[in-house]
Amino acid sequence: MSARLKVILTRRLPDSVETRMRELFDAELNLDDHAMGKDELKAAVARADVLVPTITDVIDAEVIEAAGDRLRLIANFGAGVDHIDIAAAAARKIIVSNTPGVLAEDTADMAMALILAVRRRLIEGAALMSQGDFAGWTPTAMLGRRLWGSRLGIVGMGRIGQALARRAKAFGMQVHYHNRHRLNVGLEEELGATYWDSLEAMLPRMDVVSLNCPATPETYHLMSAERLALMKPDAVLINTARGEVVDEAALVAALDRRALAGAGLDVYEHEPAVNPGLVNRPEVVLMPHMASATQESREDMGERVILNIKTLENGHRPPDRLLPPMA
Ligand code: 8YV
Repeated sequence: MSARLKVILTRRLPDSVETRMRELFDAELNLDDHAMGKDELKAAVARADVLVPTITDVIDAEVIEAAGDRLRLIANFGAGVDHIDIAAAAARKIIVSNTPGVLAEDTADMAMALILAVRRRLIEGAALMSQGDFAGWTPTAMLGRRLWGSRLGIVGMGRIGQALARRAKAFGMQVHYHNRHRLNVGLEEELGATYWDSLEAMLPRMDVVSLNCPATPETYHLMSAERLALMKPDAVLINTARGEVVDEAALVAALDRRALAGAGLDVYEHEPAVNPGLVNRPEVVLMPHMASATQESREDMGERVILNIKTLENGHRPPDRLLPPMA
């Protein structure tokens, strides 16, 4: 029998995933779950056949340069791969894979929860109760905005965007979307979604804008000061994608001058740092990057990672292999 693959996990994964990894591979775990620094990552890629990183690991060209000849796969635990230099990996013939699909429903739940939380002032209401400040019902207290009949603009209509569209439709929202490619007519009909070729044309018409696109050089600061200014003053922005898609300083400035009614954010431009201008504002709901944080999602992500490694081990192309951006 040939030697087992040396698989290095950069963070703790669910017990069941780690156990399976140890059954199948020569798996090296990160038992105290510290975030690895650059030197530790370089040492890991130097001796591994497969690296299993997460969003907290910056796998840049320098780290990939340090890879040993045996490194064949970087099997990311997560869907977004903006922390990995896929082109540098491809140049060294190292495959990069991710875990698409398995976290779409949970992420869409979080986007929907943020829409509800911001539009119906859920966190404000809960805070009022926990402070013992409920003085009784009044006709004008804690008024939010109705979801039913309001317009949701989804930016990025992949699996997560589509899962959000299904939820929003059930809440009676009118679903609109902007995407690089238009969906086929059947899917558009099923989702009840209206396509906008131009993001600039869509933004001024929406009550809620939800970001569901990946972070790429093209989507960096997609929500710039100029595009934020196109939104209606009573509209809100929801971000469960990546912080870099929004110019966070411009978002704070828009909220400050009430050019935007609120925001619901799960991700931050300089994560884990949060722009102080976003904190402690009643109209802003902040979450600690937990959209995919369910036991089921984490286990499914682990299984997807294992599938990619096993497929490579069996001499086939990992199903979630990512291609480098076109030069
Ligand atoms: C993951 C995410 O938890 O998968 C993604 O892209 O943003 C998160 O939900 C994280 O990336 C794990 O690496």
